Amino acid sequence: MPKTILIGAPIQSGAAQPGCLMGPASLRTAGLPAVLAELGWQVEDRGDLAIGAQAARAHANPAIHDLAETAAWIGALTEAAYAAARESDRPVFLGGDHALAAGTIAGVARAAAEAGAPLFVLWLDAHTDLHTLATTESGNLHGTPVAYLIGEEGFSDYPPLSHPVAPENICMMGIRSVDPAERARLRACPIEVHDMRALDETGVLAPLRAFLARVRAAGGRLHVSLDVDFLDPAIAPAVGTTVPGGATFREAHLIMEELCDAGLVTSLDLVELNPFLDERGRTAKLLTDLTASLFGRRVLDRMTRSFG
Ligand code: 6HN
Ligand code: MN
Ligand code: MN
Ligand code: MN
Repeated sequence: MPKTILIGAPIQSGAAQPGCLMGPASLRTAGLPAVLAELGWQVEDRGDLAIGAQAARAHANPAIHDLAETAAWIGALTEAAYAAARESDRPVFLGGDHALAAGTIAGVARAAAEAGAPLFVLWLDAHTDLHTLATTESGNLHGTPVAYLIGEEGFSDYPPLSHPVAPENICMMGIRSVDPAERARLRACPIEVHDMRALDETGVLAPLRAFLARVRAAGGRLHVSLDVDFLDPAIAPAVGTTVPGGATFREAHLIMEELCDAGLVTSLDLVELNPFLDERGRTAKLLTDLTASLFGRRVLDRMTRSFG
């Protein structure tokens, strides 16, 4: 029986609006652990991580807030994710704001490197989260994890990164809000980016299949980082950073179904869920259903689906 480990990461110091600390509880309330168990997975819920009190730390960029707390979360999550990747087939990290990915991906990258496999990342988000501490204008550190993970300069306040992710191993989908400094960084960096305009033109399946073929050919592991704002706010309102024009219900499920069939996903982040902004739990339920699609829920057996 395949095994998953659930780790709650109630971090909200990386976001402007409070509320993400309730994300793990909301996902559990929506039934995520039971749903995965029903799909034939052994589920070990390790509960929520915590960090101790942190002395405030200033930065040359005065916009930055909660730096010490966010850095402590990243360090704790790196260790927890490293252990969970070694001890299960597919850990799931329940956020918490997207700064947590700086830790989860650092941890699973270390585990992958020790297993001799390159790590690939599918980044599903309205945003590229490619700021450094020097370029963030909002000072909200959930806008920084990708720049940290690819080894950009200027992250001496975050934990040292033992295994950077190769930028060409990152595929972004759903992008529709990019700040000028992020746009400039992307020009010089081989991250594969499919903005919403590109997905309008190609659909989600063709670029996803091409990326999965690259992962398979390299013998890689695949981490999926799902930001709620990847989804259209009309179907997923529980997020502080809504951007119109996001992925539809079926586009998102099709991605998860295709990822399930490919069998390459080795870890997952569910991030930016802010239950304070939700409507009767619908966003938590949608994230639970999308995770179910990734973990094997399907309407029909594929064999019975087509007509002779
Ligand atoms: N997220 N680029 C904006 C900023 O404030 O730096 C938005 C960041 C959003 C963060 O998607 O997790
Ligand atoms: Mn601020
Ligand atoms: Mn994000
Ligand atoms: Mn986002």
